[in-house]
Amino acid sequence: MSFAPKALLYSIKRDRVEREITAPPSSEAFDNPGKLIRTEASARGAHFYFEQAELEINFLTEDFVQIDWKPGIPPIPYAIARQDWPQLETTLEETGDSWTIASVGASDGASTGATALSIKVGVDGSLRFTDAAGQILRQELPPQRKDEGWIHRAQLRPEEQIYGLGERAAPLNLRLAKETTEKGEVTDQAKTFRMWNYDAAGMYGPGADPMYICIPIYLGLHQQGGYLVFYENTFEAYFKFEDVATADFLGGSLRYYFTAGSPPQLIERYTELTGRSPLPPRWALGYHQSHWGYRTEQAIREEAQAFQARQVPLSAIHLDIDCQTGYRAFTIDPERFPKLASFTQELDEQGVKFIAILNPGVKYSRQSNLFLEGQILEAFCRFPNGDLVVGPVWPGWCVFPDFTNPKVRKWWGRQYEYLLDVGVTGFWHDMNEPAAFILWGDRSLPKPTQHFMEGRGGDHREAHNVYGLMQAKAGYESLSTYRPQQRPFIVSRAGWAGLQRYAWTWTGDIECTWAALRQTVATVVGLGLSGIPYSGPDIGGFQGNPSAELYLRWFQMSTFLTFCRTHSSNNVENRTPWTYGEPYFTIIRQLLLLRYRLLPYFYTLSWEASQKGHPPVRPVFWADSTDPALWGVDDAFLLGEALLVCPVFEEGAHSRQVVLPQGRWYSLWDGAPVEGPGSVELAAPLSQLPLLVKAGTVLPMEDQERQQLTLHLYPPVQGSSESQLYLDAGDGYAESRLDRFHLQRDADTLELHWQEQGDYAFPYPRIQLHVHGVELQQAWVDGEQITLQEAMIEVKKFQHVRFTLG
Ligand code: MIG
Repeated sequence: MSFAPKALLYSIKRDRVEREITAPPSSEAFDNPGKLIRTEASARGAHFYFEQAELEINFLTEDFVQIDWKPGIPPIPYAIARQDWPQLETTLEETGDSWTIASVGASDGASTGATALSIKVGVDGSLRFTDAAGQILRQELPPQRKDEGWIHRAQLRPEEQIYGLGERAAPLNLRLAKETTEKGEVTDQAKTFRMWNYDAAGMYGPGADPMYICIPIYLGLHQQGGYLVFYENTFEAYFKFEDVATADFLGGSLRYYFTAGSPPQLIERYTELTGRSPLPPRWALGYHQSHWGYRTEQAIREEAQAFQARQVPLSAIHLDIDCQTGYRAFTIDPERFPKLASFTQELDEQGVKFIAILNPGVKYSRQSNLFLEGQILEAFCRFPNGDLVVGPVWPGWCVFPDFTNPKVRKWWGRQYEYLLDVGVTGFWHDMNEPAAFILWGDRSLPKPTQHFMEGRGGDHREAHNVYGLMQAKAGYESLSTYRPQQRPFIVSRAGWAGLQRYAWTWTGDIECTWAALRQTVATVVGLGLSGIPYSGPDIGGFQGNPSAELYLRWFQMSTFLTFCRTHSSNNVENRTPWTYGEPYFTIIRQLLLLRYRLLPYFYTLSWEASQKGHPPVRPVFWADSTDPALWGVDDAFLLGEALLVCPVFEEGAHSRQVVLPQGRWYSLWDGAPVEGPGSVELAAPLSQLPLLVKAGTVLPMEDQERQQLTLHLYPPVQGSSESQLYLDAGDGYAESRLDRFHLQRDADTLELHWQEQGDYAFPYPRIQLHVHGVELQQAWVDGEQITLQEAMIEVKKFQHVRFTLG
């Protein structure tokens, strides 16, 4: 079936309504706010009244500030998870031709009387941010008003790096991104990044812009320190980073947030504002298998059995639109899935979860119950004249639920219920930018499309970027309501600031090339720095058939990303860990076994993400943001604090160059140490990517079958270090425990102290300790000497272990 005629009609109609109905922007404009007329101190900061604009500065904490320029439509707080902030003290002072507003105090709230963050407000409306140490972090030019939007500029330093903006197919340091010509030639023009969630339909490669998740947040890092800026504005916008950073918003007010500190502190603050990811069910950190093309119950049964037969671990299978009736949301074809409830049960007994796709578009047909229900509720988006907005997607002509209406979210949420009852575990939200089929122009709804916007009203220009976010909210709340004992699992293609509260994401329809594989590191790390900790690519790429080597290298990288899923398009071969035969299969299987052994570590990182917002997958500079040599590294990443993962992006490579953060790092494969900072060439045979463990780590691994926990000890060079292990039942909301392992290395001893906390019973009857990188002589467990088996001892729960070193 060809969608071309519908796509043609739709493209014409979209252009026509956009021409006819879009009200011409009220052309307000000023090049600067004018003169400062009046200043007033307020409870959390101050108000500044300029001739043409108003500026309100509110400190949320001593190092976190909200800045509001008016006029403009104030945002609906879609991004915001926290509204109440503790009392704090600020000062306002006139300083010559400017005012200085500052917070007072230390991060624990105890007032030290010292200035924490200060902002100098120029009488022309320029802003200068200085941290507690007196370092100038950012200088903003007076903002400009253009039509209904704002242009905001800030100076960038020559060495300054910029990261973030949500999901981007660009270098990690966005300042390195260049415009490409139509023909794909790279120019020396700085890239303009668009804020407009976009279906990169078919496939995309490095340089594509925009993509599915656009978030107006960025981090800046330079010699004086780091800062983060988040614009709470959902309108379409254009960002560019040259000698100045420019943010050009086509609507809304200019409200943004600023915080200063190290990268971990920045993300902690940002996610305090926009929310953190709840702890996922533990199985979600396992391996997921997917293909657009599994059509029947039997096909999926055979796929799951093939994993079992080959002893390849599998945690979930994803069902694409082929499992539906006429590609309709919330359907699963009863003829092709005749016994769904018992089938999901059968899968569940094998430890395999069933994940079902759904698209937001609802088939525009009186034969569709979902459509009739939605019509009664007035759930669908309309044009200003009251006509339904109808666009072509997979089911044919579709209408689009207005997720900015709480009543619609609730109705939509009810639809998941029967699928939960038949044992569907999680949901995969696709096409929710929202996407429609077109022949040219924008792939989404016409801009005049009306939205409820929580009652305030608005149109698609404002609602577009939060459409997927609000669908995810509907889904998340549904799963937690109807299945309260289990943690929700939703993967969403589109989203905005705050998506982390509801869903994971994947990086969409990436092309099947080595360049795309390399791109994925920057994309995933950039998402993490934008607050979204759970993401990963289609392993092997979406469109096309990767070579065996490309699939293997892609797998090798994804083994260490949070979302580990093979997925591929309907017109390429189904791809599984064994598709390419030997030696690839054995290597991939070993990687998966390693990942499953590392689940206690992954899970602990998930718990940390839920507490602090720190993404498990981090830029290498997270280890030491004062080392400029690390700032631009985007061919490697950290998995938590302990692991430095260096994927291979070159066909036929046997080694690769690795930039090391300071300190000692041990090879996970053979314990060989290397010393940072600096750069080293490390072996990378097909079976191994360079994988380094930071000195001082206690790395937990589990053997589920033997119910055994192995603690791998990587001694610090000297002194002490601490590692954590979080444990609970793996799903639900019952007790948990946190084990802290304290390593202390002196001249000739290595000691390990274990402190436990929490009510969840320690689940491993047996523990092995493996010590790496040093030679052991003797070992004592809680004061009693025990026999060493080379670098290993086997013990039960203990408080204190002491090794003497050779
Ligand atoms: O128009 O459901 O990104 O993962 O396999 C394509 C079919 C729709 C796009 C998703 C892809 C999925 C595909 N979908």
